[in-house]
Amino acid sequence: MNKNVVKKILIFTSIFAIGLYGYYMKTRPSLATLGVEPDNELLLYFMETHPDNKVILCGYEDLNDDGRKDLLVIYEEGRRKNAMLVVLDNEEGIKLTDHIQAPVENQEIKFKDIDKTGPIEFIVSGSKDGNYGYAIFRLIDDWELKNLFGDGMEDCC
Ligand SMILES: [Ca+2]
Ligand SMILES: [Ca+2]
Repeated sequence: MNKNVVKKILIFTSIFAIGLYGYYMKTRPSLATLGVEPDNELLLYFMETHPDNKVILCGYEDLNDDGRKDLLVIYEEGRRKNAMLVVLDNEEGIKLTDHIQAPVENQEIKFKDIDKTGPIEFIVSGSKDGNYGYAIFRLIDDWELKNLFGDGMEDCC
């Protein structure tokens, strides 16, 4: 076979393989895209109780300071409308907190104990049509996601 043809076939196959791999990574939820292992018990509980809401991003951390890790979930609530809540891993079982609005695009979750007293706080940021916003939250009474401080949250949610 002509050397050039072999080269072309090789290049074509490589591009196809890379494309296929990219597609596979995109469709398959992973730790890198979700922020938590896809088989996490709290994530599975959320997906079971919210079968119509696509999960966008999670953060796995102890949010009520009881020594057990909980799951902050940002999910699709409707068309260009996202929400977030915490799936609590309590001794009596798994419990959901109240939900509030979450950024529409480029969501990011960070955990930081800003006042050096438990529980840990979490910072959620994101954007909508280029408007950036963020807020620092603390989970209160295992129910309320309290916005402590932030800027532009209403423009990105
Ligand atoms: Ca906890
Ligand atoms: Ca704190």
